[in-house]
Amino acid sequence: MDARRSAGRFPRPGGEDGLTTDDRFHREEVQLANRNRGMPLEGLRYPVTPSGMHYLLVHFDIPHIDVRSWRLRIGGAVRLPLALTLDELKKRPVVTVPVTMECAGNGRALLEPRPVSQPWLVEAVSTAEWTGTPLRGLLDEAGLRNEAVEILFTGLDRGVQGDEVQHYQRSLSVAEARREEVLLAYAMNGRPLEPQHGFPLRLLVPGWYGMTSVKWLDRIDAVVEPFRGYQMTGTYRYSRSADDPGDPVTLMRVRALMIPPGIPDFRTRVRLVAAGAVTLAGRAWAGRAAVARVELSTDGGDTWSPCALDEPFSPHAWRGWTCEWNATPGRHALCVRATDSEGNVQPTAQYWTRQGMGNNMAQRVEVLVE
Ligand SMILES: Nc1nc2c(c(=O)[nH]1)N[C@H]1C(S)=C(S)[C@@H](COP(=O)(O)O)O[C@H]1N2
Ligand SMILES: [Mo]
Repeated sequence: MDARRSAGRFPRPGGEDGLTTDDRFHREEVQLANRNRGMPLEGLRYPVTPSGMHYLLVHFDIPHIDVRSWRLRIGGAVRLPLALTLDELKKRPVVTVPVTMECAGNGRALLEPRPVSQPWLVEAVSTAEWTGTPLRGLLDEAGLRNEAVEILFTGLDRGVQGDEVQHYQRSLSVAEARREEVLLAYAMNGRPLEPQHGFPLRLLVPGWYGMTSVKWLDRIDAVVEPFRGYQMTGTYRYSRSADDPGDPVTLMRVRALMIPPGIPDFRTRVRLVAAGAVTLAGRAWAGRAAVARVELSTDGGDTWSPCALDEPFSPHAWRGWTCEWNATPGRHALCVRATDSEGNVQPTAQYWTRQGMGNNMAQRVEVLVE
């Protein structure tokens, strides 16, 4: 397949705009869901998600990379292009930091109409302890030239999206790329990266939605024009109609999630809870802002009461919260919402965009108390 353009070769459900009002899921969505799994919500128990529970999002195929011949190439508008082995990268300064990462499409499958894509409900978030070397040090080593405006990250994975044959590529402004918390990570929870999480090396940009953290890094290039590739202009936009380019998706919007209480019904996942005192718990996060407040509603979002926040354990990770609830017999819709330090509060109505990005509407958990 050598053509860059392949219009019409891959018809998709939902037609040209890829939207459906069908409450059943299309085969294409199930196919994606089986490749890209979410974190089971009981995984919210762990401040650092066990690696095998970490959510996963892979646009194309997981590339097979022979680390003996692999090199990270740093080039473009730099004074000294570099080609580094993994061992050479490991000799650079080492940082380990817990980082919460969330997919920008989290909440997509709750939307009406629903964009046909990876059908996340709310489980596309996890926290890992990432180890690597700060990107800034390597950019300094290579020496950015003055005309560089962005840093472009190219993955080794390749596929077709939006009728365009491409490597997965995303860019960041020089200022964002030079922030001290931005890492080139080669380990996750103390182990080398698993193939699906970007082995041998991935970018890690705390605070941003996950698409920014490019896996399977091949090249890093300083570029002199803003990069206009598909993953920047064709998707990851808050666009509301076909002719609205929309703002780019950047930092994670504020969200709280609760560990579903009690025990689940196998098929519906409705929770069975014993009447009496219940301690509800979960975690909340907000991009680069702090979580200011978490609130619980036991009546489907009509009235709210405050929850207690745990101490933050990392500036780049979610924060635990707890809330006491006196469960009375009957059916209840538990909702949780967070507010960030800039006053942004999670809505109870959906936040609809045509690609289903950043829908941080409050989580709702159906509970039967006996
Ligand atoms: N090269 C490459 N990097 C990628 C992706 C990809 O498909 N290819 N997916 C991105 C998206 S959309 C997300 S949400 C995160 C998911 O990282 P994880 O699978 O390690 O949780 O990786 C990002 N980095
Ligand atoms: Mo994502």
